[in-house]
Amino acid sequence: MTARRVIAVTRRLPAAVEAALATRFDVRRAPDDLPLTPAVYQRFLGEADALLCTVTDRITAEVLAANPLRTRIIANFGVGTDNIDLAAARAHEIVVTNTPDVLTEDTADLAMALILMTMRRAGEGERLVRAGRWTGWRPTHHLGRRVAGSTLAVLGFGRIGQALARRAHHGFGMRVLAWGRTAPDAATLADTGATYVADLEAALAEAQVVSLHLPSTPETRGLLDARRLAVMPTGSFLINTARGDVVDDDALVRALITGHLAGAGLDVYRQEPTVDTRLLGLEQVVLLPHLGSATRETREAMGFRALANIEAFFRGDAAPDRVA
Ligand code: 8YV
Repeated sequence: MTARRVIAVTRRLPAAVEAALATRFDVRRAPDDLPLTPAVYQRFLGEADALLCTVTDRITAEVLAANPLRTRIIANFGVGTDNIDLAAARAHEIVVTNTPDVLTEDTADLAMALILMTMRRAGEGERLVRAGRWTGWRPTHHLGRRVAGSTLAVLGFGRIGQALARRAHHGFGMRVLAWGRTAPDAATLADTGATYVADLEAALAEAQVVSLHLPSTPETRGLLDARRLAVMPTGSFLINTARGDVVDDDALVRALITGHLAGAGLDVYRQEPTVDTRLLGLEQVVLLPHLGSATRETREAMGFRALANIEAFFRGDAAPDRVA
């Protein structure tokens, strides 16, 4: 009998995924469910045929310079792969895969939840009740803004951006503007109820809500800077379920403090789990701990998708979700 392939898994995964991995592979795992040090990643890369990692694992060029280097495939548990230096992986002839599709609907749900929470001031309201500071109903108490009929600009019109547009337009009666590198085809626009706007500033200028659905790349980092935030109408809202570094934090905090932006709903941050302390004191900001794909169903599906990629690769087939 041939020896089983060795797979290193950096974090605890849903039980069904761990069980499936254990039947097929010799699984190596760190003792604790915590981010690891470069030295541990290098040990894994030296002893495992495959590495299954997450957004919390920084697989840098330095880490990938591990010697010995046995790993041939890195299956990222997540659709974003900005935690991995893809160019360095290519240079070492390591295949990298991600987990698209399976997290689309849940991430779009969370973006919609943040739109509703910020526009209707749900976070503030909840804190008020819990603190025992609610003095009773009155006509002018805690007024938010109407979602129906307002304009949403979706920046990045891939799978998740489109799923949000569908919800916002067909479910909540929002007018949806789509901005992205390539114009969507007519069928996609009809299905999502969106209008394509080729010019970013034009989309920002019309939006009461801007929601980010872009990967973190050299082109998108800092995209929402002071100048672009200033183009958004006074009293508008920013939602980020994509990556923290797409937004310039200093500019965002300033826009919130001056009241130029009425609120922000954030699920992702530049240096997770650190959250800019200036945001913590702002009542009009809803802060979630990177929950976009956090449902039992999706986290299991992500695990099985990563497993499917690894199995295809070792069978000698093309890994279905290869990104490098
Ligand atoms: C994951 C995400 O929770 O898929 C992504 O890109 O940001 C989240 O859905 C995270 O990446 C897990 O590694």
